[in-house]
Amino acid sequence: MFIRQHVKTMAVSLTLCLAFGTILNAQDNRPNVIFISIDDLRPELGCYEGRHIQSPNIDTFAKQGIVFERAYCQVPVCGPSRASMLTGIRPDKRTCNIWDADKFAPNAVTLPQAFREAGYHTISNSKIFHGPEQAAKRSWSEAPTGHDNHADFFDPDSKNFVNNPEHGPFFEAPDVPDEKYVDGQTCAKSLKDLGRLAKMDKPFFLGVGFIRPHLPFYAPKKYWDLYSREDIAIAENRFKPKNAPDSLKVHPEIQWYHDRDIKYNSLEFHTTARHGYYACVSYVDALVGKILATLDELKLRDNTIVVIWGDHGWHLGEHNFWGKANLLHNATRVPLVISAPGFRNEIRTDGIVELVDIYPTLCDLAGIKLPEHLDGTSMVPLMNDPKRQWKKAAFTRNGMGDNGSTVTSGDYTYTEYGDKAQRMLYDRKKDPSENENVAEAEAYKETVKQLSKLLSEGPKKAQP
Ligand SMILES: [Ca+2]
Repeated sequence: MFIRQHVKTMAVSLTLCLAFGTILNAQDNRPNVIFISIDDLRPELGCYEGRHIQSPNIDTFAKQGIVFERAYCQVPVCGPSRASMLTGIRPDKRTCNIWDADKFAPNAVTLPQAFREAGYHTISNSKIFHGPEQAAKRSWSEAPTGHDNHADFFDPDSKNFVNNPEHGPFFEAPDVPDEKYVDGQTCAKSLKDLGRLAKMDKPFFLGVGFIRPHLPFYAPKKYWDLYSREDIAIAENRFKPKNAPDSLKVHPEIQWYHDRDIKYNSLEFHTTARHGYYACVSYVDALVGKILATLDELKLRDNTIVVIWGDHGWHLGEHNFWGKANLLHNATRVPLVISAPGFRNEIRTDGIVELVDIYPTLCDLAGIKLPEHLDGTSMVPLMNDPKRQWKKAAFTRNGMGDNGSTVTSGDYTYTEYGDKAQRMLYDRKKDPSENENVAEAEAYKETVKQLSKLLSEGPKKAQP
């Protein structure tokens, strides 16, 4: 197609320039990449089904690109999800518990590294890799900025609610400017970087990692004020799914923080915690807006690929769960929106995609040769034809010790734990909230058989 040919032509001209020593002032017009990771963000956005959420900037952006309605993570936990997506490798039984990209896949060429080696200037601001891995060091042209201050609190009252020196209250709403918290600083640094990158004679890959709405729910007061507490609807299904196996749990992270004397899972807790998550989403949305506005001001937008993605889903009180790290749909489905040169109109697709597909897609869009080790599939054919037949299924493993693995296909999510003694099947057409596990029901015997086969055959058999 035109864009890719254009990119290839540019790459060829650049090579010719290099070959003939006429590099002076040669323009490398390959597209830039802005890679915006939003930690623990489920598709709780206006551009998905979240009419109650104030996310005007991402919603506007979604009208200028491709919204993937059915995108799934490979592991519903930060570290292994990022290790998988950034190395382009699916987790197996062992690696789904590994948080560090070096141990996950030693020496694998990472996504930003592939861009760096292709001549891009690559920068990481805050949480792109989970930690300061060696892989992170070789991926970036400049030393990446850290992200260890998840939990700095600024409301003087918060000091009265500390469980231990590391964990303050689970929320606070001080009247402070955006830049007081780390995400505001990440945004400010990224805006400065953009000014600098715009003047470079080579394309860039800028990773911007926002840590909210990850716990704790700390956001400036003005974002809390976008919502009135009495209008916040809480989850209707505040119970474990019927016939759920013992293995189905949720990560207890929210209970590490002080509850500010609000009883866990009381009605007040449900409303307050949702309010906190919503405020954090709106805070990050405002920061995303600043980045997109700066891209426009610098006239970079037309030649820049922008990817906005979440590393896994989250439960907002459904099943009385607050958190991630299980294999229900709320924990495995993620937001994913991409705009790219040639793809600037609103397109929505129901094709099943996975985070592991982002790496080959970005390389494809930028005309970079795909490293051979990649497990994912470039989504460009789906972007060109959003209604076409695509992957049969997505595959997710839980990285928090229960060794469950899930296949999401059609209207079903099907999970097997360990030795298959425990399993879950949800018929999402009849039961979109996943309130009843029907894996052992006679009527679903054949469906379970087919999905179990699909799960054991694995992703290669589910390719488009
Ligand atoms: Ca995360």
